[in-house]
Amino acid sequence: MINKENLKNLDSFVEKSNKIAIMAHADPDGDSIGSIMALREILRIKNKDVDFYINGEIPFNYKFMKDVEKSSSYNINIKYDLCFALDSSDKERLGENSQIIDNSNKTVCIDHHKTNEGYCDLDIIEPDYSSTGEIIFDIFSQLNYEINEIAAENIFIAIITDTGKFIYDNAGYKTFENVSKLLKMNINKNEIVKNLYSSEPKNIFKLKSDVFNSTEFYYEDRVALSLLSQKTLKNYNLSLKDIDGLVERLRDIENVEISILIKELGDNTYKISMRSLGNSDVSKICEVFGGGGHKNAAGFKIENVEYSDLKNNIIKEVEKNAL
Ligand SMILES: [Mn+2]
Repeated sequence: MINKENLKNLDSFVEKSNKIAIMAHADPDGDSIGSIMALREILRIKNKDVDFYINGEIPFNYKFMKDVEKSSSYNINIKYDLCFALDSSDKERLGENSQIIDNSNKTVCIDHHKTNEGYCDLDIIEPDYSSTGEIIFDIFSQLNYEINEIAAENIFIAIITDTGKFIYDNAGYKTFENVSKLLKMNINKNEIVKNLYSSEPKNIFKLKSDVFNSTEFYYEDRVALSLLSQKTLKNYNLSLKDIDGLVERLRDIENVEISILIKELGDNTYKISMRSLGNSDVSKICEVFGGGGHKNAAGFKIENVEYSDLKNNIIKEVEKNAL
């Protein structure tokens, strides 16, 4: 349950504001974009003057969302009465947009990351929710703001993507109750699902096939590891921002407990993502390399290392820390 005092304060912040900014973490995903666009619509109906900031390239399967390409570009002279920071566990993850926060009269953070310690005038942190989009739905329903079909569709997108199509642990009965309310609002579910999940360009599919084909298995198939190299990306005329979902797919292979994707950023520079099932804690492995995350999803970045050394070190640390 969201604290009543927080709801009251949020309502009074909104009532007293006209010029409002909305932003979320860098490297946008379904929850960050869905939450931004939902809140924008809810405040637009309230006749607020709303700017929104999507920080980074919008992945191809979210480009169908209404007005998503109308993201503003910030200049230091713009001052806001109120700024919302969504789905971002700390200020740094907002990237370059975080200066908007410093330049706003009042600030509100809405998030569901456990590690969020708050960085705004009002912090609504609810780790029991599936997604930031679901928190927004609950908050503004309770405050009796109008939630139209467009806002409802954006909230649905936030929830379906952050729950891995409703199968992750974070999708409990409350989430299904909220989704049921959204479906009652006549949202265009089939069209959304088709755009999100059945619109993969052929060259992305082919690149993924190559990456899957070269997957290596360790420790009796309990660990799967793949490399996404710049060379493979060039072969298909793609860049890293186009590719999503590889490491999750590797985790879904029979017997695999830990999946590892090594992405080549440049010469001897790599970004590593790990996923796990059940009790294997991949954040412990990533911490060894200066990164971090959650038990079942973590990562790190590393420079000045040869690929073969990096791979061998990771495999060793996997055994020491998580198997
Ligand atoms: Mn989220």
